[in-house]
This record gives sequence, C-alpha cells and structure tokens, in this order.
Amino acid sequence: MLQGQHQRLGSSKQALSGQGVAHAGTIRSRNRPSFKVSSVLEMNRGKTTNGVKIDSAVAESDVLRELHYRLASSALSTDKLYSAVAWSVHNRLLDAWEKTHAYWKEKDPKFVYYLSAEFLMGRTLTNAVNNLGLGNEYGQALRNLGSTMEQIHDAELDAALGNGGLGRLAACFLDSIATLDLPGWGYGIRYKYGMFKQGIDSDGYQVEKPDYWLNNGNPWEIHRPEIRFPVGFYGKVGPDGKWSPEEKVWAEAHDVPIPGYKTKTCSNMRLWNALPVEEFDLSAFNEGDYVKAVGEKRKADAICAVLYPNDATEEGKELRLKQQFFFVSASLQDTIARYLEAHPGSLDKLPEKAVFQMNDTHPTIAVAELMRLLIDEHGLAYDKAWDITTRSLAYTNHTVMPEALEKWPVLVMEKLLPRHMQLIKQINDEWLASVKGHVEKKVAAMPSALTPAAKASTDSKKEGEKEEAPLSPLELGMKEYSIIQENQWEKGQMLVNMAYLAVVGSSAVNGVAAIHSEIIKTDIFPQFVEIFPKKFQNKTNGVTLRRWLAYCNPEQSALITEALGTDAWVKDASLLAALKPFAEDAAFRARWRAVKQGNKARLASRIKELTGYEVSTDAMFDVQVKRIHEYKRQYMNAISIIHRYATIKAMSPEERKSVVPRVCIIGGKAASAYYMAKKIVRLINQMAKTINNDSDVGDLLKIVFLPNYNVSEAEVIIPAAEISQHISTAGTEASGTSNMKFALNGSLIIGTMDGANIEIGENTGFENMIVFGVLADQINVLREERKDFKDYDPRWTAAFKMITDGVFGDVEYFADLVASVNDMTKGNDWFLVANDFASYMDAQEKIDEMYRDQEEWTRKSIIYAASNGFFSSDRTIDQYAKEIWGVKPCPQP
Ligand code: NBG
Repeated sequence: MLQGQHQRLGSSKQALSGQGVAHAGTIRSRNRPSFKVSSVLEMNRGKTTNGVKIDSAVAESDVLRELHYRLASSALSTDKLYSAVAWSVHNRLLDAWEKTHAYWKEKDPKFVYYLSAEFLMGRTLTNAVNNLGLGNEYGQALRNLGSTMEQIHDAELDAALGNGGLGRLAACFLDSIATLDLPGWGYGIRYKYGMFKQGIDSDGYQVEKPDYWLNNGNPWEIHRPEIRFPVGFYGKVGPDGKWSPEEKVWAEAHDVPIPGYKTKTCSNMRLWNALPVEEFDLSAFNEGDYVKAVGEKRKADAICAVLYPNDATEEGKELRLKQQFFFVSASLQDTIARYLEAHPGSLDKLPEKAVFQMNDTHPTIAVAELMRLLIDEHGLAYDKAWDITTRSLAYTNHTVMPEALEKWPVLVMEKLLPRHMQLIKQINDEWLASVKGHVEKKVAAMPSALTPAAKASTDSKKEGEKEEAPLSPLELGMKEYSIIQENQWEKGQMLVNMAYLAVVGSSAVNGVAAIHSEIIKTDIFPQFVEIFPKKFQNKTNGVTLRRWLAYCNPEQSALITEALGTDAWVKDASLLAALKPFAEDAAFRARWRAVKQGNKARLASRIKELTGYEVSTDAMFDVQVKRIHEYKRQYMNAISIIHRYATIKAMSPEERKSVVPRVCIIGGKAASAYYMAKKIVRLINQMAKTINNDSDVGDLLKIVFLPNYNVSEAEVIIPAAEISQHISTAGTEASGTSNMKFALNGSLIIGTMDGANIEIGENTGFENMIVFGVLADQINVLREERKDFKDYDPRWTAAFKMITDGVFGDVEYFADLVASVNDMTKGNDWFLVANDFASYMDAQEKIDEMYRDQEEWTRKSIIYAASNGFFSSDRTIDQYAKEIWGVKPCPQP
C-alpha cells in the first residue's frame, strides 16, 4: 500500500476510534476469504514501468543529501523534510523528463500545446511520487527518518494558478496527456500570486488574502534562464508594416515536469515569467532617480504578478490582455524556434508537427500573433500564413456567460498591440468578403424585418434615440458575422470579439459537454455553424482518476481494486463497470459504507479544525463546493436550508425523532469584485451561527461554510460526500467537473438537466439521480415571463421572511440579495431561482426519504462509482488527440 495513503488511513482510524463507527479496518478483519486486501499501490510494487527505480535506502540517502546540501539543515522538521523529499523527487522527475524529451526529439512526433491562462495544479508531492510508482520507497525512507508521507503532505502549499473548473481541467488534461504518452506540453504564466486565499472574518464576511505560494521556494520547477524570448507592447507600426514596440520584456521559461502514471513519459508544463530587458537603468540611478532606475523591472513584474480572481466577469483590464499576449507570444515563439531547429528552412509544415489548443478565449490573441510571427518575422505571404495558422489552432469554449466571452475594445488593442489590431482588421475583412455571398442569399430568402440583426436593431432602440440612416438588410446581416462589433451597451465603442476571432482562426471548435456543445451551436455561434458545420465538435470533460479517486480516496480505491482483482482501472476507467454486480452484495455494501464513514470522519475533523463546528458523522453529508456564482445557485441551497431549519424548529421533540439529520457543507470563493456572491457567502456564514448554536436543532441540522476551497480541500471533501449538489440554472453550467469527481467517489447527485449532469444521469441511470428544475429550452421563455412571476412557493416566502425578520442578523445588508430574486423592480431573478424552488424542495424531501434506506442508498453509491468511468480525462484526451489534434502516443520502449 502506498505509504501516504496508509498513514492517512491510520489517522482516519484514530479519528473514528471511540465513536462506535464501523470502518474498513474492522470489517476487513472479519473473515472474508474471497477478497485479497490490497491497495492500488501495493499492486504497483516492483512493477513500475516508468524506469525510475530506486529502493528506500537510496530514497533516504537522497533525502538526507537534499536536506544537507540544498536546504543547509539537519533538522528533521516537517517543513524541512517535505522540502528535502520534494527536491529528491524533483531529481527523479528530472531524470524522467530528460529521457522523455530526448526520445521525443529523436522521434520528432507531432505535439499538442495546451495554451491556458490557468493551471490549477494543487499539491504535487503525493501525485508525483505515486505516478512515479515510488510511494513505498519514499514512505519507508520517511519512516526511517521518523516521519510519514501523511505528515509532510500538508506542508506543501497548493499551486493555485487558476480560478476553478477551467484551470483544474487543464491540470487534469496534462496528467492524461502524459499518461497516454502523448507528446504534449502545457503553456501558461508563472503568476507570483495565485488565486487569493479566502478567510471568513468573525462577522461572516469573506476576506481575501494574498497567496504567497512561491515563498518557500518551488521544488517542482526547473528554472531555465537560457530559454527566453522578447515580448513587445505598445509602439507603432511603420509604413512597411513592421511593428516597433515601445516596451519590451523577456519571457523566461520555468519547466514543471508532469509525470504520467505507470509510464516512462514525463511531459512538461512551461510557465513564463516576465523579466525586464534592462534590469536597472544606471544613468537614471546616477542622476538620483531611483524610482525610474527600477521602472522597467516594476513593469515586467506587474505582468506576472497576479492571477485575475475572476471566472465569469470581465475585468476590462489592459493588464489582463497584456498577460494573455505575453504568454501566447512566448509560447508561439518557443514552438517555432524548436520547430525550425528540427526542420530548418521553412515553416510550411508546422501544422504537421504542432497544434495549439486554446483554452477558452484567454489565449485567442494567438490567432493574430501566429499570423504576425509568420508574416513579419518569417516572411511568409498572408495567405500562406493564414493557412498555417488555421490548421495549427483549435479553440475550446468553456462558458456561455456573455460577460466571460472576452471582447477587447479596439482602442485598447490598438494601443497595446497595434500590429495585431491591423491584422485582426485584415482577417475580418477577408472573412467578411468570404461570407458575403452566403449572407446575400440568406437575406434574399428572408423578409428583411426577420433577419436577426434587423430584429435586434429594432429591439435595442431606446426611446428618443436619434434615427440614423437605416442599414440595408445586407449590412445588417453582415454585422452578425463581423469579428469587430459595436458595443451593445456603449454606442460607438468598437470591440474585438475574441471568441469569433478564435472560431474563424481555428480548425476545430468544441464545447465541453454534449448539451453545451449544442448550445454554442444554436445560441453563441449559429452564423459560423452555417459556414463551417464540421468545425464544431463536442468533447465532454473528464477528470484524472489518479488524483480524484486513487490518491484522494485510498480506501475506496483499495476496495475497488480488491473487487476487480486488478488496479488496471486507474488507467482504464472503463473497467470500473465491472463493479456494478457488487452493488447487489450486502457484505460488500457494508464495507463500502464503512469506507464512506471513515472519509466522513476525516472531513469532520477538518471541519472542526477550520470552523470549530462539531458535526455528527451519523448525519447525511450534503455538499456543494464550487466558485460562488448566482448561476450555480448556492443561494437556492441556502434558502432550502432555512426552510429545513424552520421545519425542525416547528416540530415537537417527538416529531424531531423522525428527521433525517444533515450536515450541509458549502464552500467556494466569490470573485473579489462580485457583490452578490459575497453576500451569499455572508448569508451562509450568518445562518451557520444561528442554526449551529440552536439547541432545538442539535445534530439534526448543521451548516458549514468551509473557507478557502481549493484542490487540497476538495481531496478531503469529495470522498466524504453522500449527496452533492449541481443545481445551476439549466443551460448555464457548461459542464461542471466536480460532479464527475463526486460521482466516482460514490456520492449521489441532486442536479438540474445541465452540463455534464445530463451525461452522468445517462451513465448512472436517471432513476439513481435526483433531477429537478426547468429545462434549458424553457429558460428564454421563462425569463421573458419572469416580470410577472407570482407563483412563489409558501416555503420560499416563509424562508425569506426569516431573513427579513433578522433571524440571521443584518437585515439591511441582505436586503438587495433578497430583492434580487423577489422584487422584479430591483433584481430580475435571472437565474430563475424562484421558478425552480418548489421542485428543488420536493427533490430535497425525496433525498431524505431515500437516505432512510441505507442499503439502497449504498447500492446507488456503488452504482455511481461503477458507472462513470466515462468521465476519466484519459477518455477526453484520447478524443481530443484523435479527433482534433492528430497527435499519436509516443511511448519510450
Ligand atoms: C468553466 C465552466 C464549467 C466547466 C469548466 C471546464 C470557465 C470559464 N468555465 O462548467 O463554468 O466545467 O469551465 O470546462 O471557467
């Protein structure tokens, strides 16, 4: 058994002792000869296929050497030991990295480059050690040194270079790319400060604190001062079309090795740091202008300073565009340089060796930058450059929220990237010229008043607006296709629609779940679908089963391995299906339940540690963890908890005996500038104070807001969940990925027919999922009608009355949150919380009923884990590789 996991089991056993809860250990000790107890990693022992073989004595001396020479320490403190082990593992990774890259250089395969402004990696140590198959060796080495993997695990800081699902998906993808032996790299930014740390103050407010993740050094990267590229900004374009940037910085590489699981392949994530071209202006210094002397440095530092704490609201910041261009330009230059080194002379065949996947709109300036590099730096003709560009790029859309589909003001683009703006105009002109015939036909076939553009222009006309010369139907029609558009909210301001630029400039465009990929075709890009129907694809998201099952839930994983008689499911998730018959085996169910109890106990102690609240592990653990957003509707969950509270309060002690006890766990960060989301966080925290301290309620209901939700917290929370909530307004959540993690960890799902929930339902059987709410195709009509919505459920009205009566304090502070869904003159309940509330409450009652039957509940839990192997990111990446990238595995022999 992997050491860290073994030790973690040990600690959850301790947490369990004395509570009278059955756990896997006790059940295992019963005589069950049909099962051989072994965990995932015990089966790994001696069979590592990744070529980095060391024994525990070597691991130990390696750790001591790092401690002495690198850390100049002899102290065996947890922090020092963590660093020493990490540096030692770093060396192993480096060996694997070098071999992989030497091999790939020799074979010269096609590479995929995953361009992403976010990589939410979390901790590295456990994952790296296990993927390398060295868990036993390092575990033993640590025990010899008086520590354990479990103890040092927590000393590592999370690398939180991402906001949420999009960034975590990128991290899962890198793990799968390496595991499938696909030649591929991630490219991104080495932010100095990652996602902020969330605290909750004594009044329940979210407080944001900087995330100093690089403070203790970073053993997981290789600094490459020799790999640097110049990136320019501002300046002018000369009459010859050449750009002379006014500001320049170096982009300098830091490589993070990405070990695949049970393979020799160790791929790479290259993160760029910005450095001043001139660190220090000596003449300014000599003249006494100290600030100017370091001015260049300050400007460069600003580029990589922070990750925008923002997932669905546009920060109209020039700096953000600067960041995007910075990493895209460096990544493209780097790739071209490597390509030319291997294939001197011509870039004509670049698309046969490189494909760039643009993760959402953040890297889509790549369309213009690749054109610029090919034309201005490498002398290609426009048409040739366009052919290469469009064959090398692909774009993934991750959201339908209009505010997150980036649109840059032409003026900002012109100022920061004047040559790119020129090219974008040219791309747009060529594009519009190419669709003109199509639009003419379309307009001719349609009464002009019915063209969408004509309709939009009448709809948006405000009273008293000056009449302008009307556009012809053709002009109106053409507007819909234009990459450069007028701002709908600010007359005269022209914007570059980056998603449109990406669609025109890519060979493939995909959504991230089946329903989402349909919605982007019908609602976001319909005009482009007319022109390139084949460009649009679906690639349903996935998650890596290494981190999100094998390593975070070792007991459940051990049980699965034992039942299936193999740990091959860690790499071939389709094998999980063979677990289904075990759902019918009562003895197996008992063990499954015991594992869940152990995980609940582990979470309960984490809750106590973080919030001080004590929760009963006999209660149902009900979890909603994700970024706080109105569309994700944590608010609806909160209101239903208020109703639950009111119901319990109104009961007699006798009646209360029949209540199914619940612990409602909510976690997530609210973007720092997101006013309503922050109010939702505070409401939940204030509710917790009232409800958790009410002796009428006791263990029947607890509500816990877990602060600073991140990858590492998720690894403790998800295995402990019994029910998890994915309750976005239908049509708004592109996919969701935590839903997949929960399902694989045996949590039931209550959800709307949205994102990947639908496919999870199809795989698991809708009879096992608790589905409620209106459907995506009803949303537009309901939004139209919501002005007149009066059909408030009495449970809703009563719950809101408690807020406005001050049961949770600060009536004034919550007033506009209340109004946002209740008063159509103030808010407009855009996410249809009121519409869905009644069916949500009915679904909640159904859950209580279901939970009473623990045998059936456990049966379903096993079915969830058995049914959702489809959501392995290995499957997703295999599809990308075959259907978009044309990249083939290149494993070392
Ligand atoms: C998010 C979606 C999620 C989806 C992830 C990964 C953004 C912009 N989008 O539903 O909201 O699961 O992307 O695809 O963060």
